[in-house]
Amino acid sequence: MQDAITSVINASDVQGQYLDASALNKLKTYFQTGEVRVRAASVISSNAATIVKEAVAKALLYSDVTRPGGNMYTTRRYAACIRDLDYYLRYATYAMLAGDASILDERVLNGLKETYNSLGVPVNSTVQAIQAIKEVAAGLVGPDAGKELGVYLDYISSGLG
Ligand SMILES: CCC1=C(C)/C(=C/C2=NC(=C\c3[nH]c(/C=C4\NC(=O)[C@H](C)[C@H]4CC)c(C)c3CCC(=O)O)/C(CCC(=O)O)=C2C)NC1=O
Repeated sequence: MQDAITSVINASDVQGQYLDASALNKLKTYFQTGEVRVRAASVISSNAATIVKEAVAKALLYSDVTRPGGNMYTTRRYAACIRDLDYYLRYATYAMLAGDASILDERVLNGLKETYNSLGVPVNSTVQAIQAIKEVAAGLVGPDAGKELGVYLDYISSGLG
């Protein structure tokens, strides 16, 4: 896993140089938004279950996936879906704190598409639920942090697509 600091420093180190203006600017933005990100992570961690529940109500309940024959039908599969959404929210929060998406590639997206395909988990409905998480979370943490978190939820969405 990388973060905004190590990725900027590694890039300069490869060239054997001090951080240039653009690298320093990236760090400046990262530090300036630090407090917002930490506050958002705290709000998300105390409301994670509610965020996921509301997102499911918005995007998935009473749709084909929850009816007999749907991939979320049966308690076991319903619970697996909720658990997956909780993973997405938690890992997007880590990535938001790090200011870097690499943890998502390593821990979440690696092999996920293949797993979903082999189990018949519908990617479209999953992406809709992730987008609903984005909206619900933004409503709680505010627009700035919501946008920052949204970057990583979108990253997961595109990684699935
Ligand atoms: C931390 C990284 C990580 C991820 C991301 C992860 C995902 C993941 N989701 C799975 C299953 C699943 N995922 C879903 C999800 C859904 N079905 C729907 O219709 C909805 C649209 C959607 C929820 C939004 C379901 C229902 C299953 C069980 C499918 C089955 O066993 O038939 C499985 C197969 C094994 C299992 O059932 O536990 C994995 C590995 N596991 C991990 O360790």
